[in-house]
Amino acid sequence: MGTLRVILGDQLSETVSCLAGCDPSRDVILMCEVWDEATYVAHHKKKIAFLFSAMRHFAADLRKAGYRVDYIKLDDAENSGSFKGEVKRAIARHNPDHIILTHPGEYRVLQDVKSWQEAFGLPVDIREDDRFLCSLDDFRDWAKDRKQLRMEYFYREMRKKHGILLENGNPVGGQWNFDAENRKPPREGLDIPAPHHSRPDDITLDVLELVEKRFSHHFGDLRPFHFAVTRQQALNALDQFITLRLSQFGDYQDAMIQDQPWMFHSHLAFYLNCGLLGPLECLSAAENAYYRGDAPLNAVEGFIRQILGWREYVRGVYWLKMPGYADENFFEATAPLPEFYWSAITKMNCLRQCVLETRKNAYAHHIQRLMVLGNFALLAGVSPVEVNEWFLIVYADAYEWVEMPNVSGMILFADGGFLASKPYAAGGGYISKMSNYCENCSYQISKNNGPRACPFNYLYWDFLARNRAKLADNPRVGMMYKTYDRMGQDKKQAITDDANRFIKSLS
Ligand code: FAD
Ligand code: DLZ
Ligand code: SF4
Repeated sequence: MGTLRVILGDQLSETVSCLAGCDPSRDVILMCEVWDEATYVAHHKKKIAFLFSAMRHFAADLRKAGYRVDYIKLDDAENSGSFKGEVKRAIARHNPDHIILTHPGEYRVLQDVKSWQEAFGLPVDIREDDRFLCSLDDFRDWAKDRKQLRMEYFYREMRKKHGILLENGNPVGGQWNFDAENRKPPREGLDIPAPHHSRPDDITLDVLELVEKRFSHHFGDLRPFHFAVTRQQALNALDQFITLRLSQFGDYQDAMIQDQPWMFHSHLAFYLNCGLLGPLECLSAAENAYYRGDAPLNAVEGFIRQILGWREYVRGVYWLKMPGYADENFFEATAPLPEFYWSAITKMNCLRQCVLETRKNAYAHHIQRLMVLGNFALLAGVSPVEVNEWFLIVYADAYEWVEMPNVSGMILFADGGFLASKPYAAGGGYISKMSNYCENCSYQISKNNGPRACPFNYLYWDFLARNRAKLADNPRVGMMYKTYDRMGQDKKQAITDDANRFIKSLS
């Protein structure tokens, strides 16, 4: 009798805490592809293929390292379709005296795991997920007694705690944050390197066939498929980012260019979130590039802030606020998600491009998610539940712990300002400044009202007007009401009429 060690699909790290102390002569590792996980939302085809292939490769690597792995494939005849069902069957096969797993990434799964001990009459040890750089207890302590949480202060503490980009206890370069330098609009002739490509091997080809057969009705293009699916390939992707893109990451972090889905971003969230890469190795690689003189400080600090700051911060907020976070709806938004989030059929070119790229790549970079797809959902008053489901489905890096705070907290302000100090609402001017989408749009960015006007322009003011009671006291938004109040009655009426007409046209 040994221990059953359960590894979930986003725990593909040899250093994962549930493997500590594993005795390969007695213990068995269980990994399973289950229908429930693949369908609790109808994930993008590429996301399922990515995870199944990465899981199969990881199991093979564990076996090579000497572990005993019991791997259940989706199409195995007796597959029960759920984690609980597979653990039950594994107990019957291996007769363990104990179950160990690492804290799941999602609340829903944690609730399930908490029922196992009673259901199976075996001790279940849920170990901390120490692949994150801030434990849930440390985050709780940091958040305790603060009325408002702000990422920037959390990030500074994390820099100090982990000694990253520090010189005698002070931030390298004399300031903590170089974001002001990271807002360059795109320019003609930018030389953007091709993204990292891995060639699908036989394991991946099998998985692609499986996904084609079983999930053909899910959103998204399955092929071409070039994600890294092994630890080594993910390390290559990291290396390629540091060598080819990091130096420009900062300057063009907020820029969007039509037909350039990858820009100078790292495309590492896929690998970080399933465990093929660890956050510290990504941070060290970027920091070393700075000290070698291969990348400027604004780029390196910006990249480090995303991983050491935002990534850890949103996870802390998720676990602090769940389960209630899923139901938050500060603006009482109830509109359905417009069909074009799936079909890409819209005359708004920015949205069309972002949805098309999402469908093709299971990826969109941050500013597309935030200022185009997210901003529109906020302004159009789409229900947070529907927006959350869409973002969880469509991106190959999406797990609820990271997706939900970004959606409910950052883009929709559904938590009333717990995560962010103001809604990221903006008119079309921002998209026009930071992209070239408007050049190919049926609408005119320069027009504020009327059938040819950019819908973002009037939706923005209509959003502010509709939510005045909730936003007027916000010091970062309140001043916009002064501008609104200076508008004539005709102008205000035109805004309301255009917004109503446009929103109606969506259904
Ligand atoms: P880069 O731009 O290269 O950034 C480097 C890394 O920093 C990322 O890989 C990621 O690990 C981390 N990071 C950057 N921004 C954030 C952030 N806001 N929150 C957490 N980590 C961050 N990220 C996810 O990993 N999964 C999601 O499901 C997800 N959903 C999002 C939904 C919305 C509405 C928004 C606005 C953002 C979302 N993000 C999500 C954050 C961010 O957009 C992605 O992490 C990023 O686009 C992934 O691409 P990249 O790896 O090229 O990131
Ligand atoms: C996302 C996902 C999918 C599609 N399929 C599986 C699966 O079959 N088996 C598995 O262990 N994990 C899968 N996952 C990832 C899980 O949903 C993830 O581990 C939980 O969301 C906990 O974070
Ligand atoms: Fe988007 Fe408006 Fe520009 Fe069209 S004009 S691309 S809708 S911002």
